Amino acid sequence: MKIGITCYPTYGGSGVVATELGIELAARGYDVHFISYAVPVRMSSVSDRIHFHEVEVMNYPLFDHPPYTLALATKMYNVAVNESLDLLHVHYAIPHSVSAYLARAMLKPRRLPFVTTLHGTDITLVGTDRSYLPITRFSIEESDAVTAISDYLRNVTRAELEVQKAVQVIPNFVNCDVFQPADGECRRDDFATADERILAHLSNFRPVKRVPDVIDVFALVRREIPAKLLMIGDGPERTVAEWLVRDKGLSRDVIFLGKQNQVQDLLNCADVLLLPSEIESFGLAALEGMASGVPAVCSRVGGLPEVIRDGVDGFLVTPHDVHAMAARALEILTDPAKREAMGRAARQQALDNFCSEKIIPLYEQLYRQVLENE
Ligand code: GMT
Repeated sequence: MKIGITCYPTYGGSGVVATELGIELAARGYDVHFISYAVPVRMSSVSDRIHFHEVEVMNYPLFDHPPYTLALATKMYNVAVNESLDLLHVHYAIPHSVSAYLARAMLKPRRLPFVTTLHGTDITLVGTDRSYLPITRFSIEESDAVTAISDYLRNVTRAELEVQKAVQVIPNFVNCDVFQPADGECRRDDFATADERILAHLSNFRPVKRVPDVIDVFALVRREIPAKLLMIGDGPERTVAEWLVRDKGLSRDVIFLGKQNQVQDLLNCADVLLLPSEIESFGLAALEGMASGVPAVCSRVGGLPEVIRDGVDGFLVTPHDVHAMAARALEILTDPAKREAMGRAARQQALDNFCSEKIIPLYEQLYRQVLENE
């Protein structure tokens, strides 16, 4: 089967999931064609089954806003013709599902079905903005199949967008062979001394992640125990986070690592992951930490309760409550037996429910259904 995958190629979770899906599908014998404006950041595997097609957007002084949606639709059409694609799978509704809709229409009478996977902010922020709502709803209804990455997101899509189309929940996944608990390979010594605990935060540093809360939580933890904080990622909130760190006199204890591709080598150095997001439809970073044997302390929002069992393999805390979050982090950090037990439970939760082997067949089955429906 030949599949065209479109995603944002940046460090956001939807691009990571789309890229890992493509890599997993290629390993199972599918031909995968990524179609986007840049090579997806996690597209590190080299395989003769993985291809990349760059969308170039022609600019012209008349275009205040270059029409990426149209350039993408044209590239989808061209790749479908030249590579005989069987279907398109787009990640993040806006604008990818609109482009796929156009490509499918252009290709008629040949059929080119498309699957749309909803990831979160495409619905919770963008889709519910009145200016985008009608076209988001339209492109979801027009998709040949729609998936959402959590029950929470499926319910929001139904309620807020009044979508009639069936939305299948296919949760996010992690490669449990790549994300593993540390086995002596971890670079822990690079960051901390033996008596220091390590906290980590991984995100795209957007306002929705509440990055300043991460610093506030760490400051409270640091008052009690020796510790280091690894800040993995980059984005608009980094400047304010750096300022807060300086203001609180924490510069020696907080390490900003920027965008990283091999996050598995960093996450398993940590004792706790902090994810104080305002909203999180799934929380891929929490899952990657869990597969690495690291319990997460997260906001009790969105799809996170579907991933983390509160008190078993992590903690769920009222959003904005940095004191509660620090107390939960300290509970783990000051009790080695608890840290060990929760880390083991977190790894088990990932193994039982979210490893590639469990989730990829759900996508394969969906593709077959979509093609059979033709
Ligand atoms: O987290 C972000 O802001 C990026 C966003 C994206 O679309 O890349 O992430 C969303 O998709 C991820 C992968 O499915 C989920 O793990 C995140 O929870 C979701 N983010 C939000 O809902 C805020």
